[in-house]
Amino acid sequence: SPLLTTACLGRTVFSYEVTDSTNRRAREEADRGAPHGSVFFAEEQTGGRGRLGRAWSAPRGEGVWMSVLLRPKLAPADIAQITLLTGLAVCDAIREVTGLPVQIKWPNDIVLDGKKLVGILTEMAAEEDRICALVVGIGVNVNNPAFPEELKDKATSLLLATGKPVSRKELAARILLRLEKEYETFLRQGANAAFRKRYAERCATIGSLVKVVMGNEEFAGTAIGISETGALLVQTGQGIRAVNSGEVSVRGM
Ligand code: BT5
Repeated sequence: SPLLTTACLGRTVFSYEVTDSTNRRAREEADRGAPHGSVFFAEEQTGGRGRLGRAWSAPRGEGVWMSVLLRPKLAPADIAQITLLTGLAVCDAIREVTGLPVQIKWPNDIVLDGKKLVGILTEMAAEEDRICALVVGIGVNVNNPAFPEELKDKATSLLLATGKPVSRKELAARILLRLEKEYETFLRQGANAAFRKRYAERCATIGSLVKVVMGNEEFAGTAIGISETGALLVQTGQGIRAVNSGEVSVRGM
């Protein structure tokens, strides 16, 4: 597409009219040697996935349902950061295209008025201690005119929020450009203070009261920022706790 101005992301594209999950296609093609920066688009997903085996609703023609294949030379511990920088890239791209004041809900949702607009699913294939392929799945509700009963109260789309259709191609191109820039900056500088500050400015969780459930332990506090490793820092009565995304559920209070 002439809209795409990236150097690398989306230079190889796989497009599907219907597929079960673009994350699944990306992992398969990764095994067959697809290059770094390959992007997988579907018009419709019949088995879209969220975290922990949850389902992602991805009806025909209504959203940007895509996965990006990265082959970074990073340690598995850095993956949390890739999810965070993807969230920031998607958040800023949506703001740029629509002007809507969308925000990040740590670690991987983009929300508007408390409703979910975007889900991000990062999956890896690790080989010993080095990652050989990382698949970043991004689902953006763009022109969904409505949602199924079970999602009505918790999901929204750009069409519902702005009252007019939004170009999925333009949005996807903007997301990929911002993602490429965030990714390159991260490889050069890590999640430095400037990144953490930009993330915090976009993150609705930071500054809020949260309840954290970690296995059978539970505590409450105020989210005050993210650490250099991408953990959420929570100020509690007993001091600051660092919370990693894999092991917790964090709820606003
Ligand atoms: C996520 O999981 O939010 C990650 C979703 C990633 C989807 C993309 S689409 C392209 C790529 N290919 C895939 O197969 N997946 C990725 P999680 O945080 O577990 O949230 C899942 C929950 O969000 C579900 O249990 C529902 O409650 C809700 N949900 C499902 N579909 C939704 C939608 N379209 N909009 C808003 N919420 C939704």
